[in-house]
Amino acid sequence: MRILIADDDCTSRAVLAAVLQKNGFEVLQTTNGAEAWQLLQQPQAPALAILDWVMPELDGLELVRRVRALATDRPPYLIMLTSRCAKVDVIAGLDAGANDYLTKPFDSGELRARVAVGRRMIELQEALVRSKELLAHQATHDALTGLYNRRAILARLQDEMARAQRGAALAIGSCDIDHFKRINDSYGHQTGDEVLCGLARLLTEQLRPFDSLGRFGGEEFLIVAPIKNGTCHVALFDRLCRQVANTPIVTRNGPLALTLSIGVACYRPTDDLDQLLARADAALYRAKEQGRNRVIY
Ligand code: GH3
Ligand code: MG
Ligand code: MG
Ligand code: MG
Repeated sequence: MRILIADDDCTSRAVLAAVLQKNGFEVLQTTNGAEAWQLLQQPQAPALAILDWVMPELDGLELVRRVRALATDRPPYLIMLTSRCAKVDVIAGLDAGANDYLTKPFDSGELRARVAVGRRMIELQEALVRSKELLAHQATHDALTGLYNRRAILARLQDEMARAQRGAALAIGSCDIDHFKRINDSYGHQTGDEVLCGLARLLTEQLRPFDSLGRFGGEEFLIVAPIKNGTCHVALFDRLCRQVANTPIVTRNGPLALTLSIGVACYRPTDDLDQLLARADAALYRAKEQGRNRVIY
């Protein structure tokens, strides 16, 4: 763990750095609050900082206030270390947002123990952030394929529809594997799952960076394809359909050929979500009716 020391007094800094280094910490030093403020705003900022109060340019109290006003999931643990030892100062430091407050001259044993408290808090915070991130991922992604789930791809679609309302063009493609039931029936459900994952990878590779892909239902996928200047959604969906038909998916039962039917609908300014999806679905239905392995616009 890296620790930032901000103190304008070079003796204080040297003593503190020596104690921290002896305890196995990597130490970063600065002589003023402004520089500490710069460092603490960076993405790879130290997780713990020990701050003097009286410093030129920016004092420790104001620095603590500024750091606490930052919007971040991983706020640094801040210890004030100062010769200001009056009760009102301790209260002001903690109220400004410091996690801990120590006075100079400090006891090296106490400092080590208080830094250890800070480290435990940081580890706790990290575990919390990680589980929040994991939950957020699980809430928006399909567990089998790793694609956006139904809710998330619909949210993406709603965002793109809002953009389309301001003039951008937008197409969606409702994709359904042809005769997927036969794959399950012939090779088993696990192989069917492998086909779904393989197809998800194949489609992802074929899409452009600004397209979105989600698993809409069992063997049905939804593509949200903004039509940027100079791009063509017809070429995109035709290529996808051809590419899937020409690329057998590798499974435990060997490579399996499959085809997709795709129904495409273009956004109209009067559309709500359901109307746009219904047109794509109707086109998909026609693609199935007309013999599958095709795109209907
Ligand atoms: P069509 O060409 O008309 O779309 O025929 P189909 O067989 O693909 O369509 P149908 O709706 O009859 O069957 C879809 C099958 O997809 C049935 C269901 O068991 C299977 N399925 C849905 N979700 C999963 C899944 O997560 N894993 C596996 N292995 N199969 C799934
Ligand atoms: Mg000072
Ligand atoms: Mg289906
Ligand atoms: Mg199907």
